[in-house]
Amino acid sequence: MQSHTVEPEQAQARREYYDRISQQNLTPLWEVLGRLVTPTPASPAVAALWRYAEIREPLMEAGRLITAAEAERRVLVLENPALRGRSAITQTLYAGLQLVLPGEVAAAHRHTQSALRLLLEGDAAYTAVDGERTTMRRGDFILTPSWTWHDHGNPGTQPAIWLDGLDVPLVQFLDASFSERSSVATQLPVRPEGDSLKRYGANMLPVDHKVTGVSPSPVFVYPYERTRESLLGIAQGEPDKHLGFKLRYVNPATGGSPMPTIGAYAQRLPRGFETRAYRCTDGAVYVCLEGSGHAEINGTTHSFGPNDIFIVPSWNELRIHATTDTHLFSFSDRPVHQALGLWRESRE
Ligand code: GTQ
Repeated sequence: MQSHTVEPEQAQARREYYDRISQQNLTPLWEVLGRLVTPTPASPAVAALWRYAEIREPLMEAGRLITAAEAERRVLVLENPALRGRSAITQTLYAGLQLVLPGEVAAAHRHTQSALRLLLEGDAAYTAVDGERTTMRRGDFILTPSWTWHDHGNPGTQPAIWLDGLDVPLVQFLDASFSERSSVATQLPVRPEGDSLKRYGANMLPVDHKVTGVSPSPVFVYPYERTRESLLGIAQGEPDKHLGFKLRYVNPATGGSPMPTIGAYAQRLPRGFETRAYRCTDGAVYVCLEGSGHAEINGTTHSFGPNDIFIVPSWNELRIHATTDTHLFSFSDRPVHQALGLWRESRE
């Protein structure tokens, strides 16, 4: 609303009018327009950082209080400090830390929410997706696309801890949640481990592979070993001023994002490198896989080291300073913005 002078009588008449029409579930646009149609994104989410060293112990404590079987998924949800109670790390994304202790399984289920895992600790746990198991190593990026059956297990001797990333708030917003539990806790393998990576993840596709409709990636794992090799291999060149050496994970059959609602990225920042100020409309969750540094988000500095997790909400100004050679994994809702023609970035 433009600022006009309003006589007290007029103001009173308006308030009475608003109250009266409110009974008919009506409200005057001119009182809210400025908050609805903002000149630039005004996310209610705020930047935040979780230090792994500080959240690991509470997660292990959950391991002593509840079994994976009882919890179905033993996860501590990372809630945006400004969105408490909504299980949301940004307006569209969910993130949590999942613990599976040696010998435990998390039973098979499926849901319309798309999910990713980023393994932080342990080296023997697996995720099975539609009958194919993948053993997860640190830094591995694993998918469980919408409506695929998935279960987890840890046949090793050490606790397994990974970051879960899902589009829970987005699917909730769209009222599109469906889920079901499988009649079996652990899926019987129908293909050998590594099968999908061999078929789809070697710059080749089965000769008759067809892409139909909204296709999630046919590979379920992007091993960190490979990602790391790529990041090191390209780091001889000139880094992008705003992004350093940044790659996006792709669906090898389409070139699109691994899942329709979630994009994922890996980035190397050489020691001493400082990115220039950058904004984009997608809100992102970052995980430090190697190295350390500081993320300056809308003017506030957050220092990070291995396994620390931080969020950069939509249109927040980001500058990252790498103290040592640093590798960051991140995921965001960028594919949704792009599909809807809403994605923008700004580079200073
Ligand atoms: O592992 O399937 O953090 O269904 C939230 C919902 C993990 C999972 C979460 C899930 C899962």
